[in-house]
Amino acid sequence: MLKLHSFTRSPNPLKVRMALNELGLPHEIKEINLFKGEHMSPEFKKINPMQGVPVLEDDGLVLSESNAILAYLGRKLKTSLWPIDPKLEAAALQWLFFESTLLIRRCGILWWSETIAPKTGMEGMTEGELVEATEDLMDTFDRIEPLLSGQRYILSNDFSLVDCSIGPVMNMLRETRLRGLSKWPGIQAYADRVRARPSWKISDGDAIYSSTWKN
Ligand SMILES: N[C@@H](CCC(=O)N[C@@H](CS)C(=O)NCC(=O)O)C(=O)O
Repeated sequence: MLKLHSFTRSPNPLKVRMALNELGLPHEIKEINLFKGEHMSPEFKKINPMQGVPVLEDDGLVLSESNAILAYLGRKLKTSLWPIDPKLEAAALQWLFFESTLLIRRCGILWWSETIAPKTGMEGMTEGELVEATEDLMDTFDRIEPLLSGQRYILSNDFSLVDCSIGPVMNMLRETRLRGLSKWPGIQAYADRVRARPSWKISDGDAIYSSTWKN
């Protein structure tokens, strides 16, 4: 059975949990509590030398990098959630690279500093870093708003595995200074659409918000 090393409260593993649940794939979850430093153990370092989650194990394959895992699952399953045509697959990969270069780090700076750090007492980024990330994100959002005000999901009107990556990342901003995304109604509607999917709930998507934590 597929095995996913995950941490419920973190966004990158959420991307893969959503994909597994969208695809209806039976899987085992091994929770790695990052807040307790479980990813720093010598055992986990053997599984992922980068000491981060998610990591997927599948029949001898040990794969890290959330977006690589999404592409692997799409290819392996020949699912309607991932394009088979090379040109369409290249477009899907383009968006996964877009997410990993232009979105996750900047959203992560805001999410960590304004959602996680205040709740856990861990250190956030400087105000200068937060302002820079915000300005960069606003510029990026201005550029993709036209796309998302014209179609329901990133590739088309149909949900795809690309949305398992970009959807959670857009939803990371709910408890940050970019909450509401009201300046970009297309992006806001997209984020809400992804969050309304059954796979979000099954994957415990709201666990990325510190307001849902009981301790
Ligand atoms: N580029 C990686 C990033 C993985 C990553 O940084 N995961 C975070 C959780 S969201 C983590 O494990 N952080 C632990 C650490 O960096 O110490 C991916 O997309 O999977």
